[in-house]
Amino acid sequence: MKKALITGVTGQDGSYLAEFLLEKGYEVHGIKRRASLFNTQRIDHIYEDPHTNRAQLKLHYGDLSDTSNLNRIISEVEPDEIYNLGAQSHVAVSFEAPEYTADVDGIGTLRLLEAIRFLGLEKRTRFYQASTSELYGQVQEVPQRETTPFYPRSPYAAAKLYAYWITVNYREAYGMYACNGILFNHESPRRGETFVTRKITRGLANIAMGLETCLYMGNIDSLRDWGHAKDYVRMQWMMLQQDAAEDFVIATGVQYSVREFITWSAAHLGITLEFSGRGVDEIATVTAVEGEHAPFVAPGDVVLRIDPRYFRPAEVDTLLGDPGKAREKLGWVPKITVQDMCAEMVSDDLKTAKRHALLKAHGLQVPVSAEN
Ligand code: NDP
Ligand code: GDR
Repeated sequence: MKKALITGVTGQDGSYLAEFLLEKGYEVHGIKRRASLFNTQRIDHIYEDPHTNRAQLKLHYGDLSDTSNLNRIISEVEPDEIYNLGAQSHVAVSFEAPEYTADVDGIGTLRLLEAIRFLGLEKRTRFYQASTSELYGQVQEVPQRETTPFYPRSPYAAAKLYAYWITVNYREAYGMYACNGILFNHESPRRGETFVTRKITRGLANIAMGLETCLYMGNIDSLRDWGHAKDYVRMQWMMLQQDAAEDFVIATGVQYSVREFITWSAAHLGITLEFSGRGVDEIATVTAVEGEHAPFVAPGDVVLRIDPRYFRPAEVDTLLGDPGKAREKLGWVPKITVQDMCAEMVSDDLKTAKRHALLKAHGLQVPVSAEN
């Protein structure tokens, strides 16, 4: 039985990858952080009580900033494959916590690679690094492919640039099977609530059910190449099953604006929007409501405004990937379209909003988050 170790197992990708590897018969080890509240919601459904002896998902407390902890876990597990998905992954937050982001996203990667080498596992353990389209930042070529020069535009991207190159360096210097998946944005109903797609689907679902009245957004002209996380974790595994380690761009090759994603999400709720005004004065007004999904919304409601708080000190305006190498060499093609993914996310968030609306109707407290 193969053993995999996933950092970031409690995150969006980590949870889908853990499911995928368990289905393939792997023994899956995951590193989770100690938190004052439960933080394993995304993997609770695949977790089995270790006392049953059937459990194939094993969790270890740890942190990418803690060298001795990583050394110990890797030495105990001796994994065949390590997937380094753990990161402070929010671009906007990286401007507020740049040093922490550099430590975890940049040096954290070095800590894992050094642990593999120090423990003499460099011929046994294959290493996947979660690299990102944010490396392209201010884009130097359209579409972006494996050979496109990088130009990071945030502390997050600068940290991931170090992680990218140190992964290449350990491959070249020590003959390790180490590779980068340069993944473009990928989403799902498990996406963190403050990333743009989820903020939109959750916010509009809450508005539809009368739990919120307005969504406050940043740069809605931004263009992204969005795929589904399920399709992308499959590719992470495929990258570690080749004869030789190579880096791959993973993308759909199609690009849309944040404004388009807002329009689709509203349409799934039966809401038609009209955008008016420019820059920070832009608003979205409801022009029609059809069906029964949005009982608390009426024509004339302003459901979206721009808040400059969500603008970034340096923005990545446009990203569009070329997945040609992944398609030709590995036969990978995404199965889920961005429109289907949007529908899935809206429908999931609407279910939650309906549950919360029911609580509210019975005078019970509805969970409100300080995060946005
Ligand atoms: P998430 O933010 O959903 O998950 C990040 C994971 O990293 C969580 O499990 C989090 O733990 C964990 N983590 C954060 N800080 C630390 C730390 N100091 N030590 C150990 N673990 C830590 O990200 P995604 O699942 O979306 O992304 C997975 C990886 O892929 C990340 O590295 C991200 O940067 C990268 N990436 C993501 C893309 C995307 O579009 N989703 C695109 C390209 C790259 P906790 O749950 O406790 O917060
Ligand atoms: P990104 O994702 O920065 O591309 O990084 P995010 O969804 O946060 O932003 C995408 C674009 O939308 C614009 N935007 C807003 N973004 C957020 N979060 N909130 C808003 O209110 C808002 N309004 C407009 C942003 O400015 C941006 O242009 C994600 C992360 O998963 C990274 O870890 C990963 O490496 C990259 O995708 C590829």
